[in-house]
Amino acid sequence: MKDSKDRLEALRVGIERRNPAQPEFHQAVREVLDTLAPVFAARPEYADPAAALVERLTEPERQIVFRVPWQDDRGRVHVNRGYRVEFNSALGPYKGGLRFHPSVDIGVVKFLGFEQIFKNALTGLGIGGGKGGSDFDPRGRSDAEVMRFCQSFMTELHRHIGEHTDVPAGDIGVGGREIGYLFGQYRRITNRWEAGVLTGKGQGWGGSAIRPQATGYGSVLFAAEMLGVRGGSLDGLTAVVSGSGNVALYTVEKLQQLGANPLTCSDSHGYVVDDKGIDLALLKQVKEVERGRVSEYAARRGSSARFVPGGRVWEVPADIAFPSATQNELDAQDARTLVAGGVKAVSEGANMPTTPEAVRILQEAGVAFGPGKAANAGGVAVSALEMSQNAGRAAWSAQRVEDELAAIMRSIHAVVHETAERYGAPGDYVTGANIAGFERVADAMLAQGVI
Ligand code: NDP
Ligand code: 2IT
Repeated sequence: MKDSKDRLEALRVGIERRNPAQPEFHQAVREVLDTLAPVFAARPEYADPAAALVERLTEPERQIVFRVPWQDDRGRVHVNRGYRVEFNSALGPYKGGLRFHPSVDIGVVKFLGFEQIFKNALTGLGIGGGKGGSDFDPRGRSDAEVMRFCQSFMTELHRHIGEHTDVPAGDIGVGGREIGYLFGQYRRITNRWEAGVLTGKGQGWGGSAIRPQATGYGSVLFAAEMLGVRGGSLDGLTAVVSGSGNVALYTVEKLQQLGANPLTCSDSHGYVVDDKGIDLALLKQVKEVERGRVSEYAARRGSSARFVPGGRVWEVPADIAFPSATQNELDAQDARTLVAGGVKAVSEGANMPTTPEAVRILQEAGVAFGPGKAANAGGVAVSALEMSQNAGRAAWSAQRVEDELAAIMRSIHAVVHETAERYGAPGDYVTGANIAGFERVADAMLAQGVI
């Protein structure tokens, strides 16, 4: 075990030196390496320096960075940067979303792509890991501006993607509207109806039922599984949810369907707490139809709701918590606040929303903690089901997709739970998810030779 720890520490130092100024990537790599010592001790072929397995796994197979020029409605030209990191294709075509947000840089895309490798492995569905995006900020832009940006972005990206190569989807700032514009441009440039090149498409033209709901629904189902192991259920519990985008909205929806009461939502300006529980129809109207702010929800909801500018939802006491906005949005102080408020479970709808210290505080307090790699895998899992439907020119019913999603989330929970136990860390879903995902990818890489 000591040898394994030394080897992992040497790997960490080497990877950080080789990838300077990428703090999110360092964080994501470190979080995985910190949990691998037991599997290195049990399976020395993973640790063998001569095979350089982890060195290969942490180096993307391909990184594409490109210029994205586009014209705004007044005729002014803007230049953004586009990215696609094709991280690992040992298990299938690169698969992962596109993020449009001003904070996007190569380190952010690499952290997301690295996480995606293990998450996708956990689904068991034959998809590799990738991620992409741009520092473009869609907020405040007209539909026409977003369309011109997407068309310019795809004019370069189309060379690199394909149903058997690399299959992007949505993430922050990329939803159904953007996927539509991207798909249209891909189709026009290539003169191919290649439905499986993107997922998250509209249901009328190759999209899967339940894909918009899948990440949020899956995160709630994962929480239900974690509570179930402890003899509990969601029924009657209060919940805090952060964010008010795709993942947050459908987390709220599934919580309500299963008898829990979500009290909050948020955006980058602050949060809303609603004593009667979130009115989902009003929130969807504000966010999905009007593309507005959560403060507008509070203004229209009446006396039960108030908007807290600049605050974080974690200060509202609740039984369960769903960080569903962005990375590092739940820090050590927030974790202490949640524990003091009696939280029982935390399920990560977002990617890496909880800082490492916060994870430790929650786990030490006995809170069931579901890491994003496992808890938010429902979105990419239904993307893989969309690829299957596209390959077979089929459109499955919403019921069928939802049943498959539920079965996949149960199976991810079971494998993560079982792996944690097998490696001497019962109840530690971080260790379970990292090792279970790692084993699948590592075995495929070893079998496929030095690639
Ligand atoms: P959306 O763009 O639909 O919503 C993002 C939400 O998070 C908004 O409420 C946004 O507020 C808030 N947010 C984004 N960046 C920040 C920031 N820097 N600080 C504070 N708030 C912020 O994205 P999604 O709901 O799709 O994604 C949310 C999270 O879930 C991300 O971590 C994503 O990687 C992850 N995820 C998404 C999946 C999917 O299928 N879409 C699948 C798995 C994980 P504002 O509008 O003010 O910026
Ligand atoms: O982080 C994620 O898993 C996603 N943004 C979804 C990726 C996908 O290909 O559906």
